[in-house]
Amino acid sequence: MTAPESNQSVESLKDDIQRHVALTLGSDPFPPRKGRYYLGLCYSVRDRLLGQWLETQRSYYDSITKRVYYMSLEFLPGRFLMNYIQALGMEEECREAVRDFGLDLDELLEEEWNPGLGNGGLGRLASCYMDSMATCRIPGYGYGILYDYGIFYQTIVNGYQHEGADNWLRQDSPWVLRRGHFMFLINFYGRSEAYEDSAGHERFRWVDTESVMAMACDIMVPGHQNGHVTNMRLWKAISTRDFELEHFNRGDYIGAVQSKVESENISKVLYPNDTSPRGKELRLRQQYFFVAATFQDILRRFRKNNYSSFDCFPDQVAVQLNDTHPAISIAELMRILVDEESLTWETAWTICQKTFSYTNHTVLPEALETWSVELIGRMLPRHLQIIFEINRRFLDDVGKRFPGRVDLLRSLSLIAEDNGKQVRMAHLAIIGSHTVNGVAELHSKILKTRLFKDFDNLYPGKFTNVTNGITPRRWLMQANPALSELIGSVIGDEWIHDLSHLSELAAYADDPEFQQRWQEVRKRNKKLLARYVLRKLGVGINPATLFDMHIKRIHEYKRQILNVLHVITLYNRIRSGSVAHHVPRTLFFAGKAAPGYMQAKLIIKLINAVGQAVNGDPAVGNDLRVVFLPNYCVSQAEKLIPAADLSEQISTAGMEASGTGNMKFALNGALTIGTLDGANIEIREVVGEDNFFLFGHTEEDVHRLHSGGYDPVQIYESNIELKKALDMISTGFFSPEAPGLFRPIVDSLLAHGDYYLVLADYAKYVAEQARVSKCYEDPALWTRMSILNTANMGKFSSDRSIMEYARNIWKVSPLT
Ligand code: 7GP
Repeated sequence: MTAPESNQSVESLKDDIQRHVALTLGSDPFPPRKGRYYLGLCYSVRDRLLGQWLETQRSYYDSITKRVYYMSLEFLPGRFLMNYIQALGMEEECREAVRDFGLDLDELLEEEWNPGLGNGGLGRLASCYMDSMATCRIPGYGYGILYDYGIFYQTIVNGYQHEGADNWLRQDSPWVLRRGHFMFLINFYGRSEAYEDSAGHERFRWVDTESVMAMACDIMVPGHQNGHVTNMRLWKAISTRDFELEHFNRGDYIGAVQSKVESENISKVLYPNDTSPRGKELRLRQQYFFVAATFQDILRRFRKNNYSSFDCFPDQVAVQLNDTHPAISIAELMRILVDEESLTWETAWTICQKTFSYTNHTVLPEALETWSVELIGRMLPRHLQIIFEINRRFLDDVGKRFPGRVDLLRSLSLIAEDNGKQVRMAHLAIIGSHTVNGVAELHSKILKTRLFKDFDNLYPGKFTNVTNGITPRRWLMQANPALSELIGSVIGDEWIHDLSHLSELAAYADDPEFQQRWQEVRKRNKKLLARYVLRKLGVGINPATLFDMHIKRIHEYKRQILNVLHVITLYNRIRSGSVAHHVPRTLFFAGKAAPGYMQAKLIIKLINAVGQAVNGDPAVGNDLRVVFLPNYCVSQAEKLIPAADLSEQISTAGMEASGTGNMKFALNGALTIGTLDGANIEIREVVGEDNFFLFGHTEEDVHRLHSGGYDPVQIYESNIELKKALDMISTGFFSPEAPGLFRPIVDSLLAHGDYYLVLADYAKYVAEQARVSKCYEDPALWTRMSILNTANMGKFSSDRSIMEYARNIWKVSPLT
């Protein structure tokens, strides 16, 4: 008698796990140990995916199809193991197999380290898009850098952020496939040399360069149960032989090793600033390194198809620039086409413009990248020449169309002159691309009407919007199995592939039985989180309280301070007994501050100090708790979000380009308190005004207040509760050991003009929070609102975003 198929597959999986423990890891499989068996399972799952991956890559070649190159200096994929298991549809099998060894799958999953190859929203978006490209069968690849050290590991010591090294590759990752045979030479420095070609034309070549090798390292990104596996190719810097030899020949052994180490530094570490790039030489090296390697790979594939001319390049290749970090690509492609392929400038430029598209992710002025002319000229001399030539032709053209408009030439030029000569990378990206998009409707509008207004006038139709999205596989199915199961039990599982099906849930919003099941799931998730917090922090929290979460990078524009002022206000009300009845709340904060951003780091300290005061005050009891969870990352978000009642999306209007955390919360049934900013606006539109807690000044108000007349001090003087909260911060109530510690925070709000308009929004925010509490006291109402949030989130699937990019920008179709 043959065993049933599932038994067979469980048995063969078990064999594979043990085989890998013994033969891949060289470990004794007995007794089964968690760490070893985790790796054994990883390799066994990986084996099952590799065939599909090879098949997918082959199908690209066979169908000679146009492919998308998603170029991003950051990716935040989160843990892979469960993602692969679910993509392969083998969760039950895996559970059973490891159970037979006396192990628990959920515990094994916790063994995996998060690849922190990104800072925040931009990197996580790239990973959601990879997931959707695979699931929607869009032919393409992700390209980036395999950093040895990802975003720093955050610990909180005495309330302060400490940064530790995130050596995620210390033990080889089972997910990274190193491709020693895909190595490209990358040049830097040297000079551009003019020469005459055989036809007597003046041409240029880049000579006397220093070089480094880029080695391809691949990570598979599977589609959901569709056999399609997309490749994410991350480059690692490897020193070149010549480089070493030069020193060896001089008998300088240590020098040889040192120069090897120095050249490999390129892929050593991710820059940990989310929105304010520093003009560091190493960062520009990283950008060019990954651009040059990626273009050699693109051209290798293009040539494989034996095209007679480069004219059809844009029919084969679409390159998406994820912000300006890869924008030097435009000069690089021009260099290849003009210098190496001998195309005319005009032909090359046409090809460029048809190939590139650019996504902007922020309007914060300090985040718009510029590189000094001096630095580019030294590191990439030929590219600087090309940039000057692009600019010359561009300004010529503008000058002809708008004679006498010197102001216009100055505002559009690729070169800014006010602060020493700087190359504006966004301008390069705009003029070198056929399409530029923002990431939510409001943000795209701001690009057109404010930030890049003159460009929009110049190129009508070039600017467009693609509202961000999130993958429902990771952010609902994987992160919230209990809710997924409940949803599946009433509307089936089609939402996994087509999130618009969630709308069928709306019919159950008032159904008492469904409401009860919904509440039970949410309670269970909150209990799980409470257990996690107890384990991590040793702090007990009560799952019956309202879970209020503010989790994202720490930045003044995201206004964690506004939230803290509300917490202090609640605290004061509780202490003074001025509220007859208070709805107990637990506040969750999590997020990293850029290591050099002092104000953000002080905000972390303040949150922790307020937490200490509140949590330790017997007068407060269980009514208010504040926790700061260290080392926010994708896995932590997956634990927090399914347990949230309230999602804080309270940025100054106009400043958060989109947000994607806002979508993850609403999808999981949390209600949002938010401003009219980024994608909040569109979320509110679909979930309905009644199911959203709105407050605060609009983007236009903000613009007006910034133009003059805003007086935060007057607001401070006239609002008793606000004044009290600020005075407590500034006089050392939360820092008795150093009373002046938090002065810089209060100064930014009072003495320095409160640029982020915290005080302007305080009263409305506190009032809306009171409405939150009131609604929470009515479980039937709250649950209805929660269900309707989930039910209406179909639009925010990254599948929808990716299909918009594919149709409107990349002009590629899904493989059949
Ligand atoms: C972020 C934006 O701040 C966020 O609003 C948006 O949802 C996300 O990109 C994805 O579009 N920006 C960054 O993470 C960032 O690093 C600087 O921007 C270039």
